Amino acid sequence: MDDSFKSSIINWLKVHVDAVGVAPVERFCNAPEEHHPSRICKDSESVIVYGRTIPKSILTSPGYNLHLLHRSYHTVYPYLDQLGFDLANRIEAEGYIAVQVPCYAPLVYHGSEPWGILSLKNAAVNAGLGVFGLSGMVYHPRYGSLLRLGAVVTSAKMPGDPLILEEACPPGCKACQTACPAGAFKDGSFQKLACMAYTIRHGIYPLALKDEAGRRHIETIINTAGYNYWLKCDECLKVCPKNHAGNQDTP
Ligand code: B12
Repeated sequence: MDDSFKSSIINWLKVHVDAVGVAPVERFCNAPEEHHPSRICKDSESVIVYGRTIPKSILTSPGYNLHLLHRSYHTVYPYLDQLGFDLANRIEAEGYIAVQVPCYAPLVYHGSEPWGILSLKNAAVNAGLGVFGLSGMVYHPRYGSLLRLGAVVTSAKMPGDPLILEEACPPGCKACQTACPAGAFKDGSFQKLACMAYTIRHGIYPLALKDEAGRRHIETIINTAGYNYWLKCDECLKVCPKNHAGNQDTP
């Protein structure tokens, strides 16, 4: 395939997002089977990944930081989901298969761990949008860890974008780990369940998940009633020097 199809897709997307890149499916050869693009899209060849930044100013709001963060997530995720939906339809109209990856729910439970349908962080790294940092999040050279990610997997073959090779974090920086009130970095690496228990709140969880019978239905509860969850913590975002206003490493 020539590059013109990719260019037409990227040019359309660029108007709506802050960063975009393409990862050929070969870059996912070490992904777990459940997180392989071929699991979401038949004949998958490329993963188109895009990100929209949440406004930095939210992090410095003196009184309403978490209220604003909550609203920003529940604004940006439906926005990116809608974009994925439109993009998948555009690609299908050209005769290819295309499936959008949900930005958040539905989640799939693997034991006690919730997984996204595709790992958007790994997809973003493979598409050249950023690199993993100490916090476990993906850092873009300009937007730090504030990009919220979406993707479409397609059977259209497209050239990949170059990977970012530089380190995500400033040398020696451990600001996110030191600030974490959930103790999610106690053993050095990120403990997602510790973060989740501290951070994700929902009015219905204490009732719905209080006994074994409820917990057996956790996937249904989280994917329906739990969708509009509340975030009680964003310390790793707030203390990160990469997320501060004025970080303009890349145009
Ligand atoms: C469940 C979830 C959580 C859980 C668990 C987090 C986790 N690390 O898994 C909790 C509630 C803790 C959480 C917290 C947050 N989250 Co969250 N979360 C998700 C969600 C919905 C699924 C992630 C998942 O599947 N986890 C399961 C594990 C097993 O998967 P994984 O670590 O991604 O991938 C593993 C394997 O599958 C494998 N793998 C997968 N694919 C591939 C491919 C290759 C090539 C290879 C080699 C390996 C590989 O490698 C990994 C290591 O085992 C994603 C959206 C999505 N679909 O990706 C958002 C997502 C990761 N979250 C996001 C955000 C913003 C947050 C918070 C900042 C929210 C907040 N408080 O404000 C915090 C950050 C905490 C932190 N320091 O990381 C963003 C991250 C954006 C970014 N720039 O990095 C995402 C991508 C949502 C989005 N659409 O933008 N989150």
